[in-house]
Amino acid sequence: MSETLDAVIVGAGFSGLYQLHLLRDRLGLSARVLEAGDGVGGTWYWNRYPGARCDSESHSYCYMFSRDLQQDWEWTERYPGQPEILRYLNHVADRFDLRRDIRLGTRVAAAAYDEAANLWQVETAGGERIAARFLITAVGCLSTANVPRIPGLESFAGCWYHTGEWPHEGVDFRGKRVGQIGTGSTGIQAVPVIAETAAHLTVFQRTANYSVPARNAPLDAGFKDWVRANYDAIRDITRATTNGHPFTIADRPALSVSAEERQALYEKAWERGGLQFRATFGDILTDRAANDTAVAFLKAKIRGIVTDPQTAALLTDFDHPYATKRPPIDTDYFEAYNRDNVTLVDVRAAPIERITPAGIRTRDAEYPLDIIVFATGFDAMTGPLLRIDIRGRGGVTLQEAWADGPRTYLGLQVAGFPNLFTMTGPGSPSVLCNMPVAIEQHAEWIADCIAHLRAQGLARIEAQPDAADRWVTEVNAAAEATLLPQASSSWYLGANVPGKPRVFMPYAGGMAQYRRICEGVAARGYEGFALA
Ligand code: N01
Repeated sequence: MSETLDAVIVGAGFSGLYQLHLLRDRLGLSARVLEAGDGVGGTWYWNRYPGARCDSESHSYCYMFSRDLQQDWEWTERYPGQPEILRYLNHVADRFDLRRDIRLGTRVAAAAYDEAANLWQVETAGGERIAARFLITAVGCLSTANVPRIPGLESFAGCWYHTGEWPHEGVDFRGKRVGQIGTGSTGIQAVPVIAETAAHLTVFQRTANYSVPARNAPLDAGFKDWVRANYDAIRDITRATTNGHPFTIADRPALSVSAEERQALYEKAWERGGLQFRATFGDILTDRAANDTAVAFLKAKIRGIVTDPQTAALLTDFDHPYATKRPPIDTDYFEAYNRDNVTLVDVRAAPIERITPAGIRTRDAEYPLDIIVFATGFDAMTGPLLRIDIRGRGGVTLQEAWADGPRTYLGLQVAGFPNLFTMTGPGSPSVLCNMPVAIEQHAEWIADCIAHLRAQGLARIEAQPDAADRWVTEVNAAAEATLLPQASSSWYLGANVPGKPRVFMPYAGGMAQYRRICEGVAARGYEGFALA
């Protein structure tokens, strides 16, 4: 006989840990987290690549639900590095006594909705079965590694690694010829660090990427005191802003000021560093002419850093407006190309044809390598869900329901899959937001929803197909109101995975707006959902 719980939560990252705390400690439910990794931390358990660091500032890249937690924990740097975030999440697991309800090393392979019993039958890769009333996926948006199918990979005589599945013991690059494919947020973080020890680093770039200096630095005592004293204000601003960051986006349009003033404002933002650069003007993401001013500024900056004009030209050969792909921030990324041991290869002009035993062969040349680093990103948002065999009413699989792309109501539920909640699912702001802010909002909404059901003596909630249809339309409209869909190679659109439906997945209407919508839905008795 399988065990029956109130809730199974899949994943022990930021989402799963907080969801467990809410369901178990606030609602008194029987809940268990099943986690594939051998430790808690989710993204931060797996992503241990060189230079791995969060691009959100540490005082906002954390939980805000507990004042005591915030007062006690002290971040050491402006942007938290992977080891520090992992320590933080382990601290949270201990502090809230979560481990006793987390089963590590347990991958969920399948989950089927049993209509007669109104239960989810969850099956692990090890064959264990657990039944639960609610199934909550806390699997992260960027947790399914995308290793491109390049012919010959299996023949490579050296070692290769994907950044999202990095060996815990690290990789020694000393004396090695390293090839890195990918120049997204991850690749941009990794390049300068790998270059420090590798004999030679060859970076294979398909799409030139913008980046702004992070200006990471240790936090001084004054700032730490300020953070402790301003807990409420920091929490409130992250909840009120479009992207969940602790800064507001300026209202002024880019072309409303003189060229000199615009330059001065961009200079100031460049010197301050970080994701706030894109908040310099209110219309950078909505008006092409405004965006062009940011592009011109960034091009000039990069050309001023990179000494070889040909390399600088390749690095600034942008094919999309600024910030329409997730804008990276960096520590000495462009500077790294001034080193003798770093070479940039344009694989848009001369694509990679195959991997040979000796290295990477492009249309034009062969590059001998000892190590290949795939900084090639993820099968984002839908990948982590679709690799679980999830079956709803009538045995319909999530794969079938999403054959033409993800369809959700609020990014929280899928019609035909009762009592399944998809934390930070497609159709929610998720990756367009500072993630812990999006995660807390979802965890709290789900906990409140389950509390409501229990208070009403109800046992089931299910998104209505027409509500989901309307929400899909709304998600598309929110994206179309911005320049975001103009980046044709963006993983927001699923464009990085061959064969994946081209659908703009996250909700681009802003976190604050989304929060209001979710609150309104709940206040109107869970409008758009059927409750029974
Ligand atoms: O992945 P990406 P990432 N041949 O998909 C290239 C988050 N993150 O891991 O642009 C050659 O952005 C691909 O080229 P192209 C953040 O949300 C957060 O860097 O598709 N190249 C691109 O250059 C981020 O957006 C933090 O043409 C190939 C790169 O690989 C998300 O994770 C830190 C290729 C992939 O870039 C993903 O970032 C780091 C091929 N076959 C990351 N296939 C934080 O701060 C792919 N590429 C929290």
